Amino acid sequence: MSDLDRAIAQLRACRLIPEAQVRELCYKARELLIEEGNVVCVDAPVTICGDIHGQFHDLMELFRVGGDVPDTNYLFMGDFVDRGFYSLESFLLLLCLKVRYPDRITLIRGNHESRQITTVYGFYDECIRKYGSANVWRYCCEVFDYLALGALVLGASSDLESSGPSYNDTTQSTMSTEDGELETEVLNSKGEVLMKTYKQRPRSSLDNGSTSPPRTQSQTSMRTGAPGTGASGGGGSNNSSRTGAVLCVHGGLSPLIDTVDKIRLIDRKQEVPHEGAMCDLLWSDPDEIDGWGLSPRGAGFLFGADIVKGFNYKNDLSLIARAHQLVMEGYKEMFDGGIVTVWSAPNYCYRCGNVAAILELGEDTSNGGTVTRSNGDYNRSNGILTGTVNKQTLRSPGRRYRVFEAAAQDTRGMPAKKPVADYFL
Ligand SMILES: [Mn+2]
Repeated sequence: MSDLDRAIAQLRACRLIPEAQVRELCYKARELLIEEGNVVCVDAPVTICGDIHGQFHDLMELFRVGGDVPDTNYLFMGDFVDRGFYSLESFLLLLCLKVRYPDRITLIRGNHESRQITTVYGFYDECIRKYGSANVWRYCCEVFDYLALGALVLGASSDLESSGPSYNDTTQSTMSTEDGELETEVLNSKGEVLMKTYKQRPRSSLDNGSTSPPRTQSQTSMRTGAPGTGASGGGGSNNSSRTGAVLCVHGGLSPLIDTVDKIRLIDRKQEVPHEGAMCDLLWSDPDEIDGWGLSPRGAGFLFGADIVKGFNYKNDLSLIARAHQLVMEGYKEMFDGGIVTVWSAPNYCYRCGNVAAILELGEDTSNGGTVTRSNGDYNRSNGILTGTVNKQTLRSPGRRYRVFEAAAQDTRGMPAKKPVADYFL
């Protein structure tokens, strides 16, 4: 057994590894992360996770529900540390897994992966308490500076295979199975189906007039250039689907960023700035407003449905997945499914009473598993004005949410001593 495997076993048991090993681990992690772009490309299938916040036992529950690394391909959208009592064990385990299985786990940066924020919200104090000095905190913060800012999931399938009958098919479903194909499915931690939604079969759309997806074969083949620069899984022939890419980011969009390529131009290897594009990606929130708004957080912006629809359209995205906001149901889709919040810390701060969720995206095998990539299509009808046509043009991925509660037999002690008024941070 290698030192790394031993460290993984030790951390899984919620026992810390020696400081010298943390230093070495952080060095190796940085060497790996420095090679990643600001926006990491990840092939489906992948399981997308939101905030963890040092809730180690719940992270173990997440792995129990979602499968272990490397069997399951994971994408964590940041906020690994602060708030919970086990930020060190949680982050160091994820980092070990990253170094051990670099292609099976992707870590992107949250607003809490920052020197300033961790000094206030618990991680710094935890490092001092558990290691007796700030050394380990410093090593971790150096890793934070190298975490990617986002990820682009490619090759996700628009089809979702049913996991079984739902308890309440007639009342919960928006339609019967006959009327459309499965679009989302919500499962509990036992794998029982709680809810399903169906999408309408593509009917004669305005720009096509047939039951096949609007994108023709010639349009599809035009899109095979520029590998790796952008978006979208490729479609096959008859009943093929073209699923747009899924952008994953901790917070949300920025008024300074109108294309995914612009995220790639940021110099990310620094402390999270107080303003600017990098700050916004980690701090912003979607909201029921028009355009952009000021954020009550004091960093980042609020952005409305028109911003999301415009950005997704321009960048060939079918979905933005983000974390950053506590949602009681574990996940929340907004703006006609254009953006979803995924929250993976159940009973947040050991007192909020929420459930957690992870989002599974399946692999599109309709084209032999081949993913065609492109970065833009300027030949489409305006998706902002004709939302339904756009939705049929670029199909959304099938989404399976697994919802779970806080780990049983919780040995985590009492809730945080100081009242946590600002959960939204
Ligand atoms: Mn956050």
